[in-house]
Amino acid sequence: MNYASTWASFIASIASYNGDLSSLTAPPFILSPKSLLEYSQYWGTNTELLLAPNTIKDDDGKKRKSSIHLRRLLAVIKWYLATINSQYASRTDSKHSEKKPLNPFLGEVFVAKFADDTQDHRLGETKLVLEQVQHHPPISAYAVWNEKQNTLLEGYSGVRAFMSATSLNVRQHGHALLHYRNLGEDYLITLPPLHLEGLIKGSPTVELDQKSYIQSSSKYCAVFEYSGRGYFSGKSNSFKCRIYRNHEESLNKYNALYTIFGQWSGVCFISKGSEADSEKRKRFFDSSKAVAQKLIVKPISEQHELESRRAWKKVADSIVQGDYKLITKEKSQIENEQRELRKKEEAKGVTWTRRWYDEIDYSAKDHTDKAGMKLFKMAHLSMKNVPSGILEGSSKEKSSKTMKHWRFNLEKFNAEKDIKC
Ligand code: CLR
Repeated sequence: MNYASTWASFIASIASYNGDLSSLTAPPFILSPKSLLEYSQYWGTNTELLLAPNTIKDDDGKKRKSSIHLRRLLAVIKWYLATINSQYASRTDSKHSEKKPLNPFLGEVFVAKFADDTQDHRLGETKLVLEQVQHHPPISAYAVWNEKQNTLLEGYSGVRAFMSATSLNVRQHGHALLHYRNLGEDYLITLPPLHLEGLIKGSPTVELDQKSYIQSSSKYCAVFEYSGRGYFSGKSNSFKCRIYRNHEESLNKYNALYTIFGQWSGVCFISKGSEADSEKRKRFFDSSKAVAQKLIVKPISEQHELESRRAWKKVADSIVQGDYKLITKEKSQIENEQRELRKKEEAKGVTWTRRWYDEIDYSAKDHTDKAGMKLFKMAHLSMKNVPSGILEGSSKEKSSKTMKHWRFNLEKFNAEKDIKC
């Protein structure tokens, strides 16, 4: 079969697809040799921007009207724009085409460091700690930790996909929490829905949809609205972000202090008030020029057997070779091993121990994440296990009873003996 007809039959087969990514059998040329777990590394790629709010400490000797908290939120937004560009756009190859990642197994880990190549080493060491904390449905937990600057980004993401007539729609469960501990400031970041464009053409790319939120512990908040080609501006990857003093004011867009608008994968502008004012706008940021820190990963020979690139090596090699039989053989071997492990656990009445993450139950009185919970309450976001960014009291909330969320456990990570960054 040639490329076009293989693709056409694949597209036909996904039309009846049910939401479980692992059950989707894609032709080899659309398979990525990377595990989906690795996709969370891009939370840390723009390290300098992530750490930048730490340097906003006083009025820099100048008289400034805006509060220090607002200026920090603006710095967080710059980083956020850079990271979503890294996560959803610039990560892909030259053809900008998405591929189907490998389905991570329970307990799979990926650890690395972001290089500090600044001359004065002002950034310090930044560690990346990823762990697959659930297999079905899949959940990847992530942490980006800089000890020198006492800054931690932690979160988790669980992808649920639904096929429509022409595209694949994805909702994410989870969120990120960003802690600037030296500043005593925290941020809650929700994960936007997305869909794949260009599926029929055979070159899928990500477009973000609907809304996402950034809530600061200083009460300031930002509401992002995403749109694709031909909606706000006729350009792909368009967004508008309105900044408010607090959640209550955000209920009416005319309360917006600023509006940031443009492309999250390129240039964007800022203007005062609630509208995108193209006459009084100032240039705000260009994601495509943001510095990406190099990721340093140990050679596979030094990796633990649970580390992504070592565990998937044979599968990845066969994908690169395009050998479909070998791909299936190597994949089944991992899947069978996993099935055996689960059976043994069940027989013993035990469950797999998560290495560096704890599942915190927000409905328990004595849970240990009061700071995170406070942000949810400030933003009036649902704390239940619903898709990210669902507001409190929404009809979607009713279907969920639990309030469990994955949090990074630094003590456990520091005590780790076998797997080092
Ligand atoms: C994973 C979590 C990251 C951000 C991110 C970026 C790209 C997304 C990925 C997440 C989930 C899997 C994804 C991918 C783009 C394409 C891929 C939706 C959300 C799908 C599974 C590819 C399917 C391809 C076939 C239909 C051809 O922080």
